[in-house]
Amino acid sequence: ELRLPSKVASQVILTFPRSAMIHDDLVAPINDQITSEAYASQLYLQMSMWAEDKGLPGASKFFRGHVAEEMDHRNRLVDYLVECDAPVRLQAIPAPTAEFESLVSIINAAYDHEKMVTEQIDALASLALDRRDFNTFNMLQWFIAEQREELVLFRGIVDYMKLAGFTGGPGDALVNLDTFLLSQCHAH
Ligand code: OFO
Repeated sequence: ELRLPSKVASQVILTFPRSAMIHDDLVAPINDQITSEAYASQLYLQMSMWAEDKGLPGASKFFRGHVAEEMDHRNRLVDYLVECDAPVRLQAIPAPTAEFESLVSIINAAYDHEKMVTEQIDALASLALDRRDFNTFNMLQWFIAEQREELVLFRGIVDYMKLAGFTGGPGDALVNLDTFLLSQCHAH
């Protein structure tokens, strides 16, 4: 089940002929995950726009990079369903919030979001194993590794933020953090 700001119910109509490559029970959750990845892309674009508005080029570029990454995650799932000859049914993507207090709150929100996506991927992997759907389980290995990378990346930024003594207001620590984010653009 997705936990997005406004819950999106899976609208997959399972009238498609059964695929030999994916267990039926995985088709709707993977369609939900397609929406979740698209939502992450929207969220990071909104965060990038917030940073742009505040004159923070490092943060803006960092989050902008994640926009394309999340679209890649979405496309991987779409391609997998196509490969399995299973239905793709796109859903409405909830609007992300555009109101953020500071760069601290954005970084923390992004880290929390990645933790949530990690739980979603883990739940998918656990369902795939339970249904002995080894194709899907194998496909999800890439996402498991990707989520580990995402968590390491964001935890590193949170740690740096604490180290730099940045609490949210303007000043040297903010400039320092923005420069650090710029340095993380190619780290992933
Ligand atoms: Fe940020 O990894 Fe996909 O959602």
